[in-house]
Amino acid sequence: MKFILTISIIFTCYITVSAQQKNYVIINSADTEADIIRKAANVVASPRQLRWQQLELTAFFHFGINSFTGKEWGDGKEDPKLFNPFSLDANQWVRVIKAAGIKQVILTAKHHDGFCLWPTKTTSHSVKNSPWKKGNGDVVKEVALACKKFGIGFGIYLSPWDMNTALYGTDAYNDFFVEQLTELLTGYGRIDEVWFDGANGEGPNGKKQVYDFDRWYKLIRKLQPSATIAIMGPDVRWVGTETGYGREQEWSVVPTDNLDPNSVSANSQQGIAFKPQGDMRGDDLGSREKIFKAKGLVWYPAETDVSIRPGWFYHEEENDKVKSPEKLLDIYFNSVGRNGVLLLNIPPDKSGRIHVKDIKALEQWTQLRNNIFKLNLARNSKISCSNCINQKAVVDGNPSTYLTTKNADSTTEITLKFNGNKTFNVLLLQEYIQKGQRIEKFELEAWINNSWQKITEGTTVGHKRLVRFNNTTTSSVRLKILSSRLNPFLSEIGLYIDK
Ligand code: FUL
Ligand code: CA
Repeated sequence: MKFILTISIIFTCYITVSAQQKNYVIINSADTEADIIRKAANVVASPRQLRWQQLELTAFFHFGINSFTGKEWGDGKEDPKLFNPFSLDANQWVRVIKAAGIKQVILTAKHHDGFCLWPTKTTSHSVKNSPWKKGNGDVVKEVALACKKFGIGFGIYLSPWDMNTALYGTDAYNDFFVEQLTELLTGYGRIDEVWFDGANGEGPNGKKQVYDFDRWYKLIRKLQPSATIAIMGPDVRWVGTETGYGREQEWSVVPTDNLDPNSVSANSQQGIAFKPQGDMRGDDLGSREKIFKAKGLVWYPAETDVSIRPGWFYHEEENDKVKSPEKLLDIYFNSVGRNGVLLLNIPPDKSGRIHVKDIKALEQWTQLRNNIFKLNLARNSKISCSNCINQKAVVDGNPSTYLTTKNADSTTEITLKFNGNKTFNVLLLQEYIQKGQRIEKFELEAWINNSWQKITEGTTVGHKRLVRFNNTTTSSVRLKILSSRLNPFLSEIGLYIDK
């Protein structure tokens, strides 16, 4: 008996650190702190989460009855006749955002007011009863086709809260919602993301709805298995604000209390099929202090949503309040550069086109990013690291190649020597997250006046970390990984100049 037990413990350890890495792990009460660190280091993204993380830039299109009434939240009593985007051009929407480097869009197929942008069979409160294309239009179809044409991902926002239907607040609403989801998941080709909002107010009968999320998740997994389910869903976490700014310390591996071993799928392709619970709003979600108290850990990465305008929907009076290219750049540094995926909302106007002010801001933002990131000044540097394996991989421009340490060391120092002096003010770091998110603390030093001087520091890295600092001129830098959960896997180091 004892013998069998020992064998099984060895086997369990082996599978945890081998190719069997999963996007969740259960913590047992007998686990030591070292066991928990090892488990946390080996939690990885599911394939659908990894694809999503690598997009980095995604866009929201908030469009609907509110685009015509000037409201942010309708009340469900709006006349569908108000909806008339006389020159709607979904190709223009997608062309504009693609030129800005955005890789996927999410369309508000239905917002809280219940008005549907596709001719659904479930309700008359839709484009079918609008004057647009004499009731024969389908915005979901036009956007889906444009995304396909331009080769970018397509996702849907379907508001669980529905202020229009009389079914809201009754069990029948869950069936109604399943029908709406089924139409969207079967009629428009591949769906890459399903976005469920957290807002849950009252419906027309004054009742709140108890949503049957489990049923909805199962339906999505069945009909669109590669779609990530975001926010009120198991794959993607809301970063916690709508400012565009993520956390300084952003862990994709976070504690959850509801990892029931009987309800998680054994198939790592499927991953977990329920929303992880626990506090997801604080400043620190995944430090050692937090994970040591956890019952389970899950890969649950942050999506940072923000609008290019003050509101989520287009309002003419906000035409002069479109965020500046510089503000958008700062948002980029603090969302994508803080291990998040940016979800930037660009709301089409009443005519059904993206307004020229938004286009200008996007173009200039793209220009700013391109100017900074066109040349990695660390690219041809000479690298030395006494305890590293494959050290050259961190400057080869390929995020799929990486350095790690010998003997599973959790600290290291990587020195980059340039050919002459270089001036830079941006540091980029990327972990090879296919092996897990591990780095907990780093420092960058520069060789100035014959000594190493600290120029910047940080905590987490994850998929991408960007840090800005004062202009620094030097012939050599040293990156210190001061703390990591097991050995770090670093795929890229970049140094750039923002002039
Ligand atoms: C919120 C909604 O209430 C807003 O209208 C918007 O859709 C935003 C993205 O999510 O919860
Ligand atoms: Ca690389």
